[in-house]
Amino acid sequence: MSRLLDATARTLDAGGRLTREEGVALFAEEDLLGLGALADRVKQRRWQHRGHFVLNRQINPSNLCVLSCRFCDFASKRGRSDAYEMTMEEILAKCDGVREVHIVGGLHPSWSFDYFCEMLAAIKRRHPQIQIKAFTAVEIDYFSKKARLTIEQVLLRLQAVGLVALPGGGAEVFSERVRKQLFPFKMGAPRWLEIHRIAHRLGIPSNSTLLYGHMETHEERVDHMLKLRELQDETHGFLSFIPLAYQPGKTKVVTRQASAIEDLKTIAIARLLLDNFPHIKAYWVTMGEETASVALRFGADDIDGTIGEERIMHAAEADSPLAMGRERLIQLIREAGCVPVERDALYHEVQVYDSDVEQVAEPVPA
Ligand code: V47
Repeated sequence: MSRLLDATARTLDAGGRLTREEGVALFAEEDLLGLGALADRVKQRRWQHRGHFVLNRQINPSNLCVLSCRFCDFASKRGRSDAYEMTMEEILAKCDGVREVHIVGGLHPSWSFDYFCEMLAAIKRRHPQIQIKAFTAVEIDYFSKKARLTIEQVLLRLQAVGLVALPGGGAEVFSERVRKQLFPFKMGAPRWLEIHRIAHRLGIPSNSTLLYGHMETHEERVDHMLKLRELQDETHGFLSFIPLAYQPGKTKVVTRQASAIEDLKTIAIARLLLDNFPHIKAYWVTMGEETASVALRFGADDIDGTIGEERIMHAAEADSPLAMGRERLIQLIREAGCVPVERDALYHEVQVYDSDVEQVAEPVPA
């Protein structure tokens, strides 16, 4: 084991925390397998060999967006051939047979906040059991400005019509340098963190993301994770951290996506740095299914879900499939030597597939 990995292991075994410098140094670590093994050990302390997944559907109701961020291939404008808006009936039809719906879209120029509330209410009327995880902090902020409500009022209204969690998008990377170049009109770190802080206070847990593999540095990735760790110390409201590998599409920000090695290092370092986050998600849509499977032995304990028809990363030409069957998810988790555990949107265990016999889970202490 390298001197750095040995020191990292000793710090973590003694219940200590990694510093910014140690996090940055780990990105330069040449012993990839040693790094992965250490992150796997830390993951196993909490989750043993569990690999979580969820039967979910992603719904991106419209790609119309008032912003035009340089990194984004998804957003469109009225009149363009790729612009779309789903009808309420189309949205409802996508909710059949799943446990969780995940709703994220552009900042729509004309749909009102009331319309989005009605969308959630209609989903709950048709599917009372479904759990709704919806709207990034950027969308929440936009609703509050359009409807002249406080963030708290927006979240309480959404909660009243069925929202149970916020997705982690919109964080991009908490670097002012990158923000100025790639998304100058989108909120920065302080506002994103404040909205999640308010959500947590209202009892709405959330996820968090990091968009990596464009022009950010390793230092900026680590700083991003440390800002999340700090808020988590305060609120304990984050469920998971999800590094999103940037899909370059036609944006010309970069010509190719981050390598599998960068993907695995980012997952492993997240597990080691984010000692107060229960879940680290290897998102198969951006990482690809094979790398996501390997990531389950590099510190990740979750690979998201069936998803249905993701449109944000696929607008940027992601070459992963549009949807994944439950059997395929189970296979990817088993191939990694892990035990598939179906979960709900809030990470309650629903079913453990620990052999050919399917069993209901014994709850694992968090
Ligand atoms: O904020 C946009 C990212 C995010 C690209 O909470 C891109 O479980 C890669 O919120 N390549 C929205 N990423 C997606 C989101 C999400 C996704 C998965 C799981 C969860 C969760 C939430 O998608 C945006 C942005 O960071 N994004 N374009 C792209 N070309």
